Amino acid sequence: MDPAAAPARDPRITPSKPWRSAHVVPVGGGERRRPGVDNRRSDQPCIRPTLEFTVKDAVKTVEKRLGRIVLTLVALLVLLLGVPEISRPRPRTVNTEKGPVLLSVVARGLAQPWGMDILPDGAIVVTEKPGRLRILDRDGTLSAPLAGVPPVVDAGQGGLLDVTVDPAFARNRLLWLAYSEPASDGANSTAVARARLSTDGATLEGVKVIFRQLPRYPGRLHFGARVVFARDGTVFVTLGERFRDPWREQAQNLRSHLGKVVRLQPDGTAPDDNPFVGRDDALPELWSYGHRNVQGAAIHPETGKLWISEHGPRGGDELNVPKPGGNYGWPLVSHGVEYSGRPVGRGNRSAPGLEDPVATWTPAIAPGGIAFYTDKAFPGWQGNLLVAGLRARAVLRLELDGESVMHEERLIADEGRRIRDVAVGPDGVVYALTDDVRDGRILRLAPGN
Ligand SMILES: [Ca+2]
Repeated sequence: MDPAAAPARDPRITPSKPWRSAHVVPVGGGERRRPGVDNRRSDQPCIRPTLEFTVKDAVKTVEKRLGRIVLTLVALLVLLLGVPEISRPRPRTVNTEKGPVLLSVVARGLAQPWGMDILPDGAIVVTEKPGRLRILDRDGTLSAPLAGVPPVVDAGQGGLLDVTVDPAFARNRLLWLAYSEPASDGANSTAVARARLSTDGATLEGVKVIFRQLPRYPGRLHFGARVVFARDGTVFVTLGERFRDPWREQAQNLRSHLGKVVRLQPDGTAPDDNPFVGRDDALPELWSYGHRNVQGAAIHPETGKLWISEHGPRGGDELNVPKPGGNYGWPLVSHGVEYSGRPVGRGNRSAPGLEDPVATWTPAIAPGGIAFYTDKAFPGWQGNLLVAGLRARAVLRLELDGESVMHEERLIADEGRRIRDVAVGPDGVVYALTDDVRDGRILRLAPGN
């Protein structure tokens, strides 16, 4: 039990109440309070000087109580409207290049949801940045917040970020969380924990932190962080460079986790075949480096390669296919410029020894999560990459040829909502997660026929 739930009375703060003993009398006692002393608690029910006043006070009390009941009802209503709820408005048809799509809202009222993934039964597990995890079941019922979520730093871009369903969930019931973890000195960094979902689906059990980004800083920006499983059972975690100068320079430092993609065994150790294993000047868990803030990651359905989306500075958002040991250039080169308008580094977009992105976006789309589409439900989307666009306020559908983007369509842009994550459900429907602080939604895109 949480000791804070039932605190023992602290003898040092036991209040003294002189107004109860010396200066007031009980109801019906007929005495007035002594004038000039302690009128602070004149609304105390124990202060009732005469019968006349008692009747008047009784009427007032009834009025007050009625008022309180009304206030309570209003508060309950606000509470009901303010908490996440299921919304089943009629789906509307949205026209796209490949045919009509039925767009519906399957959950609303979430607090800045950040990440979602699909459980084997088709339920959606979703994070809220302030530190809550919920499950939307297939009937459309949204759960209460799950117990057992580790503490997070909910500040700026930090909080409870990604959730990933273990590939062997049907057997082990493991969920993986990426979040901003507080440290005792006021600093923080991205951590990854795994935990077992209780049989009743209400609690995370046996929470174990398997990765902590180091070094830590007291910052609020650029935590990453997505968690995806490669086909070989290893785990990729994408990490930000913490934004500030000079912290961000560590994106080029192989002894730091800032601005990196790491590849881990499920127990958190580095796989033997990671690119920097055996080098004294590098951390063995690193996969690729020179990243800025990677908030999207997915495994290509045919090649098995990791693809990532990456926030650029002003312009210069990137899509990359990180090779083992590759240097992706930040903060040396960029297709964007600094927020100040000054060039990044020497103003180059590319340089020898640095990997060029597969695609860039200027102006920025601010990419969140990404997902490949392979289902037959939308035949025209086969092999496409879907990208959540925060600034773009759309789901981007990218047609690919190998590792080149051939065409882009912006889906559901007329919703006008910042999209943080995107996922494909078991029936080939596409879910998009909106970033609203109080009314975050899960949108469902189904074939319109
Ligand atoms: Ca780059």
